[in-house]
Amino acid sequence: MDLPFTYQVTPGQVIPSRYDNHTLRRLSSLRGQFLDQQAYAAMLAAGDSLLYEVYEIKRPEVYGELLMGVTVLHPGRVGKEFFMTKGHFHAVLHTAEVYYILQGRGAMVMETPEGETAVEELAPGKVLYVPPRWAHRSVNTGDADLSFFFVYPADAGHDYATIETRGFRKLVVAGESGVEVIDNPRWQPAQDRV
Ligand code: PAN
Ligand code: ZN
Repeated sequence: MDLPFTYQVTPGQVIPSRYDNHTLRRLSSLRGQFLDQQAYAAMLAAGDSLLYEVYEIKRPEVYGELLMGVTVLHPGRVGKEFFMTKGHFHAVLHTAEVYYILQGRGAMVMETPEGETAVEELAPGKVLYVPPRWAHRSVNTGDADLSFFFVYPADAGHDYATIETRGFRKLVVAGESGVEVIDNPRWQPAQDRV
């Protein structure tokens, strides 16, 4: 591919005009993450629903390069909890990320290893800066696709295991009065800490 290069991403056409990878994430890849495990099991038994899709522009995973792409997170719920991404820390913990919201409504749930937490609302036109060291998970709180552009250091890598084991400290659910952020009653402190 020629360098430099351009491609198109617009709110009307969120799928990048060129991309190298298209990854599909289904309900089965979020096993153990949703609070209502009965609702999860029932939904999975009815079919392995498509939760989100990631379109990536490939670059060498080395210092100095940037990885970019677009995530399309579909609307839906498991029990009261909205569809969400797996979420992760970057394996190189001190790497940041920028998200630019193209369409839809949602939230980004974030936390540091020390236990600071933050939830930012996502809406079209908003730019979210995820600082170094903050784990991040996007949540679709609307009834249409939530789509965003992302860019982060190409050598950052992903640590999914920590979140798969412990979950996030905060959950985003449909409450009596709309979207609510609650403490995760199933959050597990790391086993290796005293
Ligand atoms: C994003 C995410 C993407 C999918 O590109 O990877 O939205 O979420 P999960 O990776 O948590 O499944 C990003 O944050 N990259 O670092
Ligand atoms: Zn990330």
